[in-house]
Amino acid sequence: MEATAQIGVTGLAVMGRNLARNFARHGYTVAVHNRTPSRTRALVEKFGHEGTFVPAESLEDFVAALERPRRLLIMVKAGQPTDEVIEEFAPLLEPGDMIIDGGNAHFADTRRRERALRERGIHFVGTGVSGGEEGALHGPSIMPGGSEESYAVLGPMLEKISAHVDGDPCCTHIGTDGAGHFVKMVHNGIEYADMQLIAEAYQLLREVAGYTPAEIAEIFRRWNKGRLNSYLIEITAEVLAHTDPETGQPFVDIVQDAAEQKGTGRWTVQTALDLGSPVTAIAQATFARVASSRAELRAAYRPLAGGTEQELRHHEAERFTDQVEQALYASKIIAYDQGWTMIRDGAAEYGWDIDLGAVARIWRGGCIIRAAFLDRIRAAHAANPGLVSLLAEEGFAAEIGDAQVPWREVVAIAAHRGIPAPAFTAALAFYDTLRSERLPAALIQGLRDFFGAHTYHRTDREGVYHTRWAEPGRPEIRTDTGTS
Ligand code: NBP
Repeated sequence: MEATAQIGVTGLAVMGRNLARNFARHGYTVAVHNRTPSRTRALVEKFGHEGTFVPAESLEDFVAALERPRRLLIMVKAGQPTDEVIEEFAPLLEPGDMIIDGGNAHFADTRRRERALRERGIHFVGTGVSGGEEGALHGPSIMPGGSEESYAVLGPMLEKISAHVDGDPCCTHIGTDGAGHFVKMVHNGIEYADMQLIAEAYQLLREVAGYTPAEIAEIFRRWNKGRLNSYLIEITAEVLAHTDPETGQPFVDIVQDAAEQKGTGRWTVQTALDLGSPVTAIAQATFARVASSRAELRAAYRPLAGGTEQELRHHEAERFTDQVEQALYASKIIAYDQGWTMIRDGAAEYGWDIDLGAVARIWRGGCIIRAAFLDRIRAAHAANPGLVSLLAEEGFAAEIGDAQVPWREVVAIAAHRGIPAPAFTAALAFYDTLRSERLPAALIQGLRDFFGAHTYHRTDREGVYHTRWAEPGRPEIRTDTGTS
């Protein structure tokens, strides 16, 4: 077989097939392969006219079809199948070749695979791909990790098939080894928070203001024209406006209220705990999904006393709607800020040089959290590359300052009415935690010292101290120098 393909895709379920088509539509010759050959044949039969495909049924033919250095994209089910496919192909490759994993791998697996393949001279490029099936075909947001050297060869191709916003590709080299999959994981964590915040806003508008799903769809449509403009707000309006053809009921009322989670939200929260990244809104969003699925706990709690119930008068409902918009926007700033903090923490821990502004840039299109707002984050980092928090930027600080009173009112109303708003509440608590001059963490340190001699630092001088709580007069000793 002649080596004519600039890229090969193995794993031709929805994602792989659509990425292969996307490459072909951009003029690349694409070798295609799947464990079960019928998928390969189906792709070429159905979409062969879209570009140049080289179908291969054997591993050897597939590899032989690739130009050197070979670029082999794996789009199989993440986990064990990825390791199996790597093991099948690696012996057929040569130093300098590239294996790209576009599946939803855990970044720690990507780091392990990259290390192992590097020893064999093969570049392993763990790549986050966001945008689902449609994005894969029409332009996803692409987050490649791996070596600089591999990006030099591969990057231009990935940039070409990615979404574009204002002429910029939604693809950049994120950092070495697992950086791409790490950033994709945080993207999904932010997506969880964003969706939970939207869902809470919907429920408050329905239960407090008394609006119907169709009326709330209109509110979201209006919000989508303003600063909340984003794909998720846009599709919220679509879903809320939909009626079930069978019953004529609002679609949201015929769907079971138990949200699923596939794992990336959980990975974000687990990793955040390891890194010490306080991603409280993301964590609450993940736990809210988990709690929604615990039918037996919900059955046990359901009869318990709740909040007050009374609908607002018309003008109050309108005012409340504006307050919810403010609360949603402020909470969203916090959730995104938490995500960016986590990326910074991950970069410091794993030695990645991640351009935080570029992350915002490549999420402006193609991915699920694409939003006008991301351009503001990009600009904030471009203006100040050392930006520690979005709230250190004047514009965001002013907006959250304007929003904080309505934000507090919305959280207070939710608490009064007994309506759960875990992500709004967590975001506000986070804001107040970090704003506080003094935190009760001082008391926690005291307690820890009391029961476990865990020691503490004083506010007024250097050193590490312990109070001998059981001794008369409770003398304090300095433990780092052994003096009293
Ligand atoms: P799936 O995750 O459903 O995987 C199906 C593919 O994996 C088929 O091609 C199947 O081959 C192949 N495969 C399996 Br399963 N085990 C294999 C093995 N041991 N050896 C070789 N091939 C094997 O496909 P998908 O939904 O297209 O997703 C592909 C990847 O993209 C996944 O990692 C997924 O997490 C990720 N993904 C991303 C997004 C996104 O928005 N970025 C969306 C959806 C999925 P067969 O045809 O022979 O069974």
